[in-house]
Amino acid sequence: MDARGRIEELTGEAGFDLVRFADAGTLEGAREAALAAREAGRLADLHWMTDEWIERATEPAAFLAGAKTVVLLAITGHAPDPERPAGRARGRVARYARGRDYHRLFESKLRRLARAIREELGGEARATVDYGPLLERPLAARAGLGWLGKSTMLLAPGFGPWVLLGAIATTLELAPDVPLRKTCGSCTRCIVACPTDAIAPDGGVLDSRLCISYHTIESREAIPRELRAKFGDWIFGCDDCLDSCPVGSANEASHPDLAPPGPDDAFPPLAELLALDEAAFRERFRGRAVQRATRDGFLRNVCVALGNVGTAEDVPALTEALGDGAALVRGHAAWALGEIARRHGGEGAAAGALAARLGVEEEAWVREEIEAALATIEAGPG
Ligand code: B12
Ligand code: SF4
Ligand code: SF4
Repeated sequence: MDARGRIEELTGEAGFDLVRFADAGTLEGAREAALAAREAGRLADLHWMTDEWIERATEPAAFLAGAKTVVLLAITGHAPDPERPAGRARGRVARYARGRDYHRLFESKLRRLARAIREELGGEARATVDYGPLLERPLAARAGLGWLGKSTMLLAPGFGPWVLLGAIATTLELAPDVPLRKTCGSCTRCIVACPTDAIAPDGGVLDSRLCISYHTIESREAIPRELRAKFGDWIFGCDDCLDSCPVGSANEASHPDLAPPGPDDAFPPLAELLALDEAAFRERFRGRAVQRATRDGFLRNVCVALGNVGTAEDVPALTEALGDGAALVRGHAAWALGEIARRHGGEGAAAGALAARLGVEEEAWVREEIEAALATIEAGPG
C-alpha cells in the first residue's frame, strides 16, 4: 500500500468521516481575501488574526518547513435536536458545541496520525485544528473535500456545512485531490436566514461584526444594543445559516462524541445559568467548547437570550445578576429586565430593581444601560 492509501486507512480507523489531500502551495486568493477582510474591519476584534497570522495561515510551508502536502480531515456533527422540554425559558447552543469539545477530540486523533506519518511513513508532520495557523476552509476546498458556499461554510457533498475540519501538513509528496466544480447556484437561503444580515447580499463574504457566532463565542465586549433583539435564544454560536442549507440537510449523522448527552446541553435552562460563579461555570462546562466564551461572556449571552425569550418568572434571577461582580453581566441584565418588562408587563418589579441598582451602580456604561432599560419600560409595550 502506498503512503496515501495508508493515511486513508489510518484516518478511517481513527473515526474521521472524510479525508482529502491538497498540495501545500501558497493560498494566494484566500490570503488576499482574508487580508482585505481584516483591512475592512470584517474580522471584528479577532486580535490574534493579525496580518502576520494570515500570511502564515495561507503558507503551509511556514507552518511546517518543507511541507509538500496538507491532509484535510473532517468529522460530521448534525445530530438532530433533542426534544425541547416545556417550562422555563431555555437558550440554544450551536450543534458543534453540545457534546465533547471537538478541539480535544481532533487533537488526540491528529497527534496519533502525525506520529504514524513520522514513524511509519518517514515524513515530517504537524497537525492543527481551528485556532492553529492554517486557513482550513480554502485548503479543504483545494483538496476537493467540499466547496465554499455563499454562507462562507465549506459544503461537503452528502454532509453540507455539517463538517468540522482539521489538517496535517507533511513533507511527504502525496498525489493531491482535485477541487470540486460545484457552486450554490441560485440558492440564497443562508443569506435570507441570517438574522443579522451578516452575510453579504451576494454571499461568500461574512462580516463578523454582525455575526451572532462571533459575539457569543469570541467577543469579550458588550453586544451592540441594536443587535441584541436579533440573537433570539442563541447563547453560544449560531447555526441559522447552516440549518437553512439544503446541501446535506437530510444526513443527520453525527460523531458520537458531538451528540448532546441531553436536552440541557442543547437547550440549557437560562435562569439557573445566571447563578454560575467562575468555579461552577468551569465545572458545568468541563471539556466543552462553551468554556471559550468565558464565564462573564457566557452570562452576558444568557442575559441577552433572557431579554428575548424570558418571562416575568425570570425577573428575580436577572435582578440578582444586576449585582454581579462583572459589569458586562450587570449591563446586559439591565437590558434584559427592560425587554421582559416591555413584553410581559411586570414593570413594577423590573423597574424597582433597576432603580435600586442605579442608586449604587458606579460603572458609567452600566448606568447607561440601566437608564436605557428604564426608558424602555417607560415607553411601554411596542
Ligand atoms: C475566525 C473564524 C470564525 C469567525 C469568522 C468566520 C468567517 N466566515 O470569517 C466567526 C467567529 C464569526 C466564526 C463563526 C463560525 N465558525 Co468559524 N472559524 C474561524 C477560523 C478560526 C478562521 C476562519 C477565517 O480565517 N476567516 C476569515 C475568512 C476571510 O476566511 P475563510 O472564511 O476561512 O475563507 C474564505 C476566504 O479564504 C475566501 N477565499 C478562499 N479562496 C479564495 C479565492 C479568492 C480568489 C477569493 C476572492 C476568496 C477566497 O473564501 C473562504 C470562504 O468564504 C476557522 C478555522 C481555521 N483555522 O480556518 C473556523 C471555521 C471556519 N469555523 C467553523 C465553524 C463551524 C463556525 C460556525 C458554524 C460555528 C457556529 N455554529 O457558531 C460559525 C459559522 C459562521 C459562518 N457563516 O462562517 C469551521 C467551519 C467548517 C466548515 N464546514 O466550513 C472552521 C473551519 C473550524 C473548524 N476547524 O472546523 N468562525
Ligand atoms: S452564524 Fe448566524 S449570525 Fe453568523 S452568519 Fe450564520 S446565520 Fe448569520
Ligand atoms: S444555503 Fe444555499 S446559498 Fe447558502 S451555502 Fe447552502 S447552498 Fe449555498
